Amino acid sequence: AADPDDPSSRASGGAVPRAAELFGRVLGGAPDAVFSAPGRVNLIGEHTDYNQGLVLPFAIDARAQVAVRARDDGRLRVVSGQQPGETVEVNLDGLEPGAVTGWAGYVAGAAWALAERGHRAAGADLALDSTVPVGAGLSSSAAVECSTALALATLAGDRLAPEELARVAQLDENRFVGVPCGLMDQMASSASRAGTVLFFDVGADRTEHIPFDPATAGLVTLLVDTRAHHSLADGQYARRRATCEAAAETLGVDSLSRIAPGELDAALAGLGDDETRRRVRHVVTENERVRAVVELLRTGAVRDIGPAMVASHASLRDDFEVSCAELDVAVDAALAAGAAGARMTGGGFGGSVIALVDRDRVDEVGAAVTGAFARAGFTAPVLRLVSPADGAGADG
Ligand code: GAF
Repeated sequence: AADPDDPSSRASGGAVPRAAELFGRVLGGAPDAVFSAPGRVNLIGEHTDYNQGLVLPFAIDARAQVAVRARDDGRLRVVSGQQPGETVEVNLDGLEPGAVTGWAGYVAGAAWALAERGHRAAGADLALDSTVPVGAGLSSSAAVECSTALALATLAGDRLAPEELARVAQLDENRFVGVPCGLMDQMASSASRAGTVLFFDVGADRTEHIPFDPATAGLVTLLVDTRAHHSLADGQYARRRATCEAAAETLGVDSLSRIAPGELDAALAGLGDDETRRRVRHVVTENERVRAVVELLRTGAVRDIGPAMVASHASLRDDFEVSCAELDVAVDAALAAGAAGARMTGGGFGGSVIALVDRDRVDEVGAAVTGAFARAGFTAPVLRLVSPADGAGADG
């Protein structure tokens, strides 16, 4: 079970990325510099980012790290600790989406997206090593995008503000990799600060770092990686997004986040089908829950955010329909064992649950979740404690 005093039970499983060592071993010589960017969890505010709404993620201490050295021939040469034996070479001249697929697409896409947004991106040797688990809903891709974009930009002499770095990384994911995600994950990876959650109002283009220290209330944040990944997820994400955008158009607003809570009933009455009404209700009520959680955190009332987390999960399960059996079992078991709050985090259809748990109950809650998974016949979950870490930056 997760032990709050044991660093090896934390998000990275105690592992430290070793990009410089990989660089020397596989590419030869020493890198010019090393950068890294973290994975994230989202405390609350799910499927609101692409509706111009509110999110509250924080970076975790699992990171993608990249060691980089300039080349003067306009090419990228890329290796990864997670893809042993493979070296991918890319010519940056005339690079277009579709030219590089698979894991190296995230890296090549960072160079492409930098150029696309008017920054410089020159050739480089890159060695990538990540401790962010893939497929756990912890934004392993945003971590790779942000770390490589930061590395390539810095190498070319550009200093990108955190938000611009996030937008480059999102462009990489949207257009080069081809996933229609919002901006939350890349902002969390780029702009997070240790000890805080990132309150990001996407529509207003405003961020604020809100102190988040569960320990002062005797609490820890327990992450349950369900190890489930339901492959329908990708198409479903795009469908949810399309439904929201169509509903906004029907209602004559530029995004669903324009609808105030007091206007929700009238908005719902203006929509033709029940499914769309439930999707809209989720977005509008989720924005309200983020607001409420931010106000509670401002007063230090960490424990009191539990009910909003539970309501968020119910809304994602029943109205937005992006949960799954593994996520529901994890949330229910954690709450039944005394967690102050629990909810799925990230896009859904698998991935992870975040639970707010009394420090002295963490073993009990962990055992309850693991037991419930065994009884349901699910693969055993991975439990970790997480706390807010710093966003992208230079290492050493
Ligand atoms: C995924 C996406 F990448 C984010 O942009 C966000 O929409 C999230 O799902 C749901 O809140 O992580």
